Amino acid sequence: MTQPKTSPVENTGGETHQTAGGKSPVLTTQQGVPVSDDQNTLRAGPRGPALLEDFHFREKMFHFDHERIPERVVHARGYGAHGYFESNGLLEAASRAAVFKKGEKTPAFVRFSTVAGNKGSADLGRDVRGFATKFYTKEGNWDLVGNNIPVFFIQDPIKFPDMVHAFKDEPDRGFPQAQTAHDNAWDFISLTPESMHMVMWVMSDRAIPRSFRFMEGFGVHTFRLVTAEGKSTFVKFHWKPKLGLQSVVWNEAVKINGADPDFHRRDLWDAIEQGAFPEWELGVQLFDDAFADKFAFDVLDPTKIIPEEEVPVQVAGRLVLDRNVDNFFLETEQVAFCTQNVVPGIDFTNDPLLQGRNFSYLDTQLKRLGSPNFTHIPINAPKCPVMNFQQDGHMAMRNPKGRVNYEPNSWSGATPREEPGPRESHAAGYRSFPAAVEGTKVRQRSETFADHYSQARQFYVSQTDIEKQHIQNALVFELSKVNRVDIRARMVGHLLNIDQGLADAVVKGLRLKDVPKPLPAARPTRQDLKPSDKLSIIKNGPKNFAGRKVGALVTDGTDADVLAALDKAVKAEGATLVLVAPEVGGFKDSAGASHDAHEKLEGGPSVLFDAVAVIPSKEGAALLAELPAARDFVADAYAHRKFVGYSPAAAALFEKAGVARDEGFVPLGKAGEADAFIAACRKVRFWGRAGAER
Ligand code: HDE
Repeated sequence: MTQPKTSPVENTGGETHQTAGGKSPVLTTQQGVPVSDDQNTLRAGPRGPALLEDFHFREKMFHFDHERIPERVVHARGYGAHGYFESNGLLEAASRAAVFKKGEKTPAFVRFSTVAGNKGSADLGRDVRGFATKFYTKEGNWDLVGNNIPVFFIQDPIKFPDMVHAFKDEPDRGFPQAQTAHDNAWDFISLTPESMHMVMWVMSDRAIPRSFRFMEGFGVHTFRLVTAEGKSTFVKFHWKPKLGLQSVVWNEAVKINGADPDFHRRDLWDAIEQGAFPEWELGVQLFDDAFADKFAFDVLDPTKIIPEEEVPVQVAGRLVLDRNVDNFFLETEQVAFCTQNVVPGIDFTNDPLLQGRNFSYLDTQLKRLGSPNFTHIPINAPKCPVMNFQQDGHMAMRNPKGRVNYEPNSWSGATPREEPGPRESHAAGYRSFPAAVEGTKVRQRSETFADHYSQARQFYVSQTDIEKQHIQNALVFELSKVNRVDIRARMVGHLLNIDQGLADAVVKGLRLKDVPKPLPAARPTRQDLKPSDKLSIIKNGPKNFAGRKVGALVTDGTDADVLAALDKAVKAEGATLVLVAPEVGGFKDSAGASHDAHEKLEGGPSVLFDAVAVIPSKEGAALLAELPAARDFVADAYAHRKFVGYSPAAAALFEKAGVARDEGFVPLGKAGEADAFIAACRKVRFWGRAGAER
């Protein structure tokens, strides 16, 4: 009997079924029995009934019937990749954690996600993005389970199930999917004043990122770093993308969801496949008790940030994602993040939300993965020795060897022992920071958590005018989808406590007839908090156009020199040129050379690109002018304030599409113009194109 030759694949625990060329392996059952016929079930005669003894069919169908595991109750839709974290040593003085030693390179796995949508929902819903990182350190796994927004909707974990119920699809009808633009979500929000700061972030373009590669990440809670001597420093964690911040605009997001619902996951996959490895700096805000005491808000309140102007972000290392998963299910679906996964040198604070999360994540993994042995799955298994007396349970892969499975024991030999240490060659075991704890049992929110509007206002006033307008538009859009007028009005009652101009714009946008009074506030809104530039996306945009995509609309007869110059300029910037033609089979340029197209026009709308070049031949432009998809291509690029490179012949198409050229249009033809076009693209959007979106 021949066994198929398979080689184990690192990290997945899976086996490859493809051999590079050569002989195909033999198909077998799960028991390893070679299969002779995988096309027909075993029957009593060709037209007879199926036979129960068909073990191959029975096993195959049994396994298929059980392929699904429950999707995550939140953050169901996600995408992951492998990489590493490299420490620059900044935190050596503040933490004993091995992961922070200078030059230490720690393997990592990151899963990005949306929150509200189900597993099969589209990537560009208006939503918070999860940014969860598992560091496989030498002293165990550290999970930093963060988001791309530094604050949260609620202050107490007991409200999390209510919040999630209200945000997700409504229970009677099972929709809407992957969005908060419905009555239940805004009913809950408008009855939860503490969510106002987060609402400002979620209504901003932060909630429609261009891709995972262009967004920040935040640990949200205040954590502790602890030295070997037991000294503690408070820390807030940040991820800063090397490529700068970038978001799409709402109308674009809506269209991307139709054109490519996998826009974000495809972007990450492609970037890694092309060797353009996404990178983030790990930033930290470090502070002590004295700062915490004098800071205007409670550092344990997860609805508050510490402005970077007050405590600067220092860089502690970099995260690089350099390897795609081998198998989505084994890795991205089965990865189990737990906030309570910390390592010696990193500890919790009393942030109530963090404490609640520390309960929830372990619990949820048991439900999802079905066994307390989920840590045996390769993606979750630490890459350092694991030694204890835990045993058995469903799907056990690893039980202690030998006779001893308890402690204390008096058997001689090497059985695992505690390490209060340090011992030679062993660091001391995990010790919780001995924070003094005292209190009366109460169900009570701290008074220091009571200011719900001041930082919401600070966020809003820190935005550029265009970003303020996007927040107004988002609120008008979402509240227009809310049927109950009293909920719309209640929300305006909150906005009046944040900013009069914002409230006025939303009232106007909704045509709200009875304008409410500001809602009673537990604390008056502070007007003295200084605007923070770091809160704006536009003020923290890219420094170049690297990692972005130019979509070039081409036809037969496209000028060969223009195309070559564009290709060169795009490549020199580290960006990608995507050729969009009427037929995917390609086109012939003016010199008679044939090119394959990357996309057929209808499959490559301009919303998929950061900038466009419209470079048809004269005949090609006349043909494009008659195609709705071509007119949409330029009209959308215009409305989304993209930079447009163009050849003179494109004028016919622009005219038919009703697009007037402005300074965001850069001619392509003469020497150097392709470079000028890319130089313009570095600003990503031509915001000067006022009113284009309307
Ligand atoms: Fe989560 N959250 N969460 N969350 N969360 C989950 O765990 C929970 C919160 C975050 O890619 C669940 O494995 C509670 C804040 C991310 O696999 C669950 C509370 C932040 C992910 C859970 C919060 C997050 C989750 C669902 C309030 C940002 C996806 C599936 C007390 C700092 C991780 C799972 C991945 C996932 C509970 C609030 C981030 C149910 C109870 C705040 C990125 O355990």
